[in-house]
Amino acid sequence: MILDNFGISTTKAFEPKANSALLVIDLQNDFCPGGALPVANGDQVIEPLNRMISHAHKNEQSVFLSRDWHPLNAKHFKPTGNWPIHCVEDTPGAEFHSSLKYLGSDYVVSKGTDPEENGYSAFEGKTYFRPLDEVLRYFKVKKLYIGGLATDYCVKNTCLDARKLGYIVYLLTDTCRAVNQKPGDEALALNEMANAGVKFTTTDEVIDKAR
Ligand code: VGL
Repeated sequence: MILDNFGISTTKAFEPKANSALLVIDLQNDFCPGGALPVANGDQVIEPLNRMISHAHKNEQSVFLSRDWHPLNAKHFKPTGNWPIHCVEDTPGAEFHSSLKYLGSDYVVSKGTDPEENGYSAFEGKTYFRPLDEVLRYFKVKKLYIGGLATDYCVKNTCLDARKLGYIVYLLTDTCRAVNQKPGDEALALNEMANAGVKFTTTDEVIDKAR
């Protein structure tokens, strides 16, 4: 039984012991090819992310999977917002990609659930009704490995918030792809993250180092 301090009765097969965690951002159907807001080659990050998820489980790291979980009346959508309708709660487009190999014991972080919010950062999200930061602190997590979609929006905002909150942040560069609404957005995002103290690494580097 974990999360009992939160007054939540849930049995989880897995209690994280490491002071690092993996954060997988928005690997949802609508952000993958064929979805409502497809990120070019977004599905290519699933294979390395699956290796990272498996690596995290073996090393007793907790795994958090964020998801956009918007109400249909979200201001985030056109015409008030910038985006076509995507990742509407309880629709197939909002489901995690079926090739993503996570476990039922991993933590799903829902964000963008308020019609007023964009929910770009996973730190705006909640798991088991608790803010992500609170749960990470409960698990004594100090270091985050982050990857997913999209580099220039949700990944960037999550990494910047994580740095503001004092986490050591490693971006898994091979596990990210950008929207690139304007050419160069990806490079700008990487630059902003680097300036905020985000360190860059890759799946291979992390897994090889642990061997
Ligand atoms: C995202 C654009 C709009 C993302 C979400 O997941 O990066 N991008 N909503």
